[in-house]
Amino acid sequence: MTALAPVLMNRGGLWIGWAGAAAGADLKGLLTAFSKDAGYDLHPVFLSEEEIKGYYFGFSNEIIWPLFHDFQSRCNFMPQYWNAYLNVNLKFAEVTARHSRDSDYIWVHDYHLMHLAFMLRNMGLERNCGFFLHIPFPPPDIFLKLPWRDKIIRALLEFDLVGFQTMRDRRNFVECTEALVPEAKLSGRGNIVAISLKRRSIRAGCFPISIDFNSFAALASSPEVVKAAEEIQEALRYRKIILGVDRMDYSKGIPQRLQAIRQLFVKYPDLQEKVTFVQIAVPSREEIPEYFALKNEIEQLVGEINGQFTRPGWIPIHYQYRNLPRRELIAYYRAADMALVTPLRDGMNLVAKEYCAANVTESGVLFLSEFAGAAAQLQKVGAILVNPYDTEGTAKAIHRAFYMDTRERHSRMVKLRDSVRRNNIYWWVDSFLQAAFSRHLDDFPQETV
Ligand code: ADQ
Repeated sequence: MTALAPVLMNRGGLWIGWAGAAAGADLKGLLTAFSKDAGYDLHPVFLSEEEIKGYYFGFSNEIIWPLFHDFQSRCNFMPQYWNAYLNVNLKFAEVTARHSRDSDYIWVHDYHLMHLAFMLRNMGLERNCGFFLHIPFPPPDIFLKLPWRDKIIRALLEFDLVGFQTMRDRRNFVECTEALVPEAKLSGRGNIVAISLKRRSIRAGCFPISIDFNSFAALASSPEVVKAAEEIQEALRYRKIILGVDRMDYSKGIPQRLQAIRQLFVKYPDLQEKVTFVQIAVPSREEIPEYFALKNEIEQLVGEINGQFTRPGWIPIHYQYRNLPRRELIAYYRAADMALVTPLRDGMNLVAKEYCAANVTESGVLFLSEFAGAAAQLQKVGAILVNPYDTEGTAKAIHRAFYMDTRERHSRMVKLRDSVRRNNIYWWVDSFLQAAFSRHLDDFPQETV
């Protein structure tokens, strides 16, 4: 939830979340110190090892995550995961009830807590509740496969506002509602629509999340980052740098991206020894066997490709499996001539926006997957769209960009940065909250392209 920290810092509030550790961990001192510095309070919810297994790794990350990202064959529809999910949602609702007043606005984030408003209502509490889904919402032919589809869609309808990353996600949600909740009536057009149910009406809207543009741009211009970026370029002998940055997740399309890099060197030998691909992967959900297998697959591919093409003084792929401090990450963004952001499916993808913000020299090229939510915004303003499954097409696009003239690169990046600068994280929060509180459906700011 890196996107939300600057917002809370700016506005204050109370963040209720899983402590990230099993029950019993002593976090009290840590939290007090954190709140003093951060300007907002944190309240931990503790989960037992068993709850973490069933609710987090199980229901959230072995059912909802793969299904909503269109990887049905990776789903593990274990019935016991469902009970764990409900129990933990109830636990969160109880903590929320204890730590909030009637007048507070409750803003729930992501697929782990889709039942929260339902639980609060069952407890007899009438709180104004909004929900934002950070991942895609699937179309009916996928969503209807979910054994608990009716309960989940009806639980989502207990929120007063349901927000999605793209219009496509919002449309999918509306279509699933129409398929499963016959009494629901839709009205309105544009970014926000109203869904009327028997006793109440809710809103559903599209709010593409973003980043704190100014903070990324300022850090990218700091002497420390400028120096670190130069050191990276020097270490890679001033060859063109293509960068990939992702959480290690099968939705991010890292193996396909590596295949595209292999294609690049096979089909376009003129780029051998001229470009270096840097892939930075942050460890994620390592307890799930699929994630462990993915890491092995990636490491094997990197080994194969490097084995095939490495020459004295040139290693084609530099692979790092670690969490980078923010400054170092921004130095890589700044140093990179191209960013290859090619998820197979992604709610938004903040790496694409962070790269643009950090590209203060306005000379970089952004390749973006058609299947990232960010494509809906950024294809209109200079990103080069690629189909991540089309490894030859991706290689061809990279080859073309290598020889693209400086003016075109510059004009694309200027437009991209302009768009991310305007539609930043603060714009996102304002548009969500305005949709939550405005009287009329069209009383809120539209995105500016
Ligand atoms: P994620 O799937 O985590 O988020 P993304 O939007 O790309 O995906 O955000 C990843 C974040 O992790 C970025 O802020 C990036 O800087 C950071 N990061 C990645 N690799 C890193 C590394 N090696 N070291 C340090 N930091 C690293 C979910 C959805 C997305 C949606 C976001 C926000 O899956 O689609 O964009 O939420 O809504």
